[in-house]
Amino acid sequence: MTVRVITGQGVDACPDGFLALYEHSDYNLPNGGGRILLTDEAIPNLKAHDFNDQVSSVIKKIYNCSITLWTDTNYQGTTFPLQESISEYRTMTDFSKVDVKQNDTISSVQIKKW
Ligand SMILES: [Ca+2]
Repeated sequence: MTVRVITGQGVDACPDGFLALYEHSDYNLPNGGGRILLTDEAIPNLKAHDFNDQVSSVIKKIYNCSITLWTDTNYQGTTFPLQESISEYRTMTDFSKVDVKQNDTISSVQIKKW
């Protein structure tokens, strides 16, 4: 069980078995890099990792679990459920709620192992 923040860019910055939250859209690529939070466990409050309201793109290389991003701490607010079959979210509008601007709003990450 690990949470760590690195700097980097691109899909390959996310190791197998982890969820990667990028501070910029397009996996930090247009910005020439940036902060990436890697986790394989739930995070009830992203402030603990200095990553509150910063997520702009997501890579999922963690399997056999359901993952939901929330706009408030402790798994409350607006939900962004990740689809089992989709591993790349280039921007926050790649989630199902395309009518809602939710860039830089995620505050908690729920990971439930099956
Ligand atoms: Ca928030």
